[in-house]
Amino acid sequence: MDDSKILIGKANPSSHTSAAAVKDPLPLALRVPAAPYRPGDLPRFNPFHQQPGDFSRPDTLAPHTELRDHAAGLIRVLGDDGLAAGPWQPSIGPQQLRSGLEMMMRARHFDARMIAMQRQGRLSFHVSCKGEEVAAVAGAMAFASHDVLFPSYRQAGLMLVRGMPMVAMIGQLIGNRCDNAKGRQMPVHYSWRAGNVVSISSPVGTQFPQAVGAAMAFAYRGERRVVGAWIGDGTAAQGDFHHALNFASVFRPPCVLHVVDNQWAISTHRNTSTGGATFAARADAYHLPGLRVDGNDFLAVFAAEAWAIERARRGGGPTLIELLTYRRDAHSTSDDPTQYRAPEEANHWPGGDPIDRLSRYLIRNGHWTENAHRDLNEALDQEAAAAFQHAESFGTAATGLGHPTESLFEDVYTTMPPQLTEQMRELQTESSPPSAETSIIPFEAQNKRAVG
Ligand SMILES: Cc1ncc(C[n+]2csc(CCOP(=O)(O)OP(=O)(O)O)c2C)c(N)n1
Ligand SMILES: [Mg+2]
Repeated sequence: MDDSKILIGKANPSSHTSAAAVKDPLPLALRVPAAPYRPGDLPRFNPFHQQPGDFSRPDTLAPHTELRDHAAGLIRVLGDDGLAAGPWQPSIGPQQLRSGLEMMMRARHFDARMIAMQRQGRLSFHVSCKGEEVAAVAGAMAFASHDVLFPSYRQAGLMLVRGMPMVAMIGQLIGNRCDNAKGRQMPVHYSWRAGNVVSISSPVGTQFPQAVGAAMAFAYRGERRVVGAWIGDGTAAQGDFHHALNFASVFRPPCVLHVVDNQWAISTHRNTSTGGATFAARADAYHLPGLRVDGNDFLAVFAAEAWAIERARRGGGPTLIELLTYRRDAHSTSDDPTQYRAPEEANHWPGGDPIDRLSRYLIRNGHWTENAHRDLNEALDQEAAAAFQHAESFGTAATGLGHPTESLFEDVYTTMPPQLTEQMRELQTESSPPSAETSIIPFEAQNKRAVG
């Protein structure tokens, strides 16, 4: 279905390019993309027509031309019947799958708690990844811990998998003394040096060329480390996407580049970011392999990641992976999606809900139970609530964020220029005495794993 509206241009007889001067002219038209559904519409998405088993799994060093169908199609492992099938079934055991499920559920409880806290005025801003938890969790689990990751703001699950304590993540959201960015970043701009995760940037897409550059550096230094980067469908319309792909194409460094197509870029539908082809299909123009994957199918995403990471680690170069998913929550706590999309869209998404799908698969295979699922939900709800309370004990906007005054001046110059030193001293004497402690990260509050 072409959802686009066609606007016909006005006839202009005095123009040199008027219809009279052109052989067999079509009406002069501007194609203006539209979203398939808007508030008041009943969404009727077509089911995915691709089935598990439709696409071969080529060797990880196969030429990119062997992946053209994979880039235009949709790789699936979990079928409509909830069973796993086809050559893309990954080598992953039940214990790891339960860990993946737990991490996705942890991310979902984290989001729900942070949104509730934002509504209570206890933090200023949050971005949820509800519905697309697989992208971050399966991705981060497939990479080796020494691989370096460049996420967008919508991959909090990746921080959790890499071991950033939830308390430290909340500290970042509040900007208090347990924020490793020392309150200098906007909320949701997590970074985790110990976990090899590079800081999120506010301008969307900057991480793509940075990630390719980092991968080039690893190849140049002879370090067999792979770099992963994630952007959204809207961001794939930025120049940074193409700059990154071009460098990736020319230099072939070890990286896996992801476009998470969650249908929306705030209120702009993904139809505005591409003239029709899939995002993964763009890889072919750069002579790179592209994989388009059901982004709510944990097994398929893990398998695609494993394939691309192995290719990069073997020296086969970059892969572009498109993850087809749906953003269930608002863009952020500052957004109201009822103004621009049909409220029932999420429930009609043909990819369903990623947590339900993996849970049902595990239950069906005897590796999980309804009771265990309920107990874990309760435990994770309490964990997120306790983490929030713990984070607040390091300072709040109401009680003071606990940063020493001098932290306003530090970390810019190796040697502070004299005028700044003077200003710092002046401010210190005017404000309360400097605190003895600088920023701290509460490692003791490391998340406990309930399963896996
Ligand atoms: C360069 C730049 N332009 C615009 C924005 C404002 N902005 C923030 S998020 C966003 C939408 C991005 O959508 P998408 O890439 O689909 O990612 P999603 O939010 O869906 O994960 C925009 C336009 C920005 N942060 N940076
Ligand atoms: Mg998007």
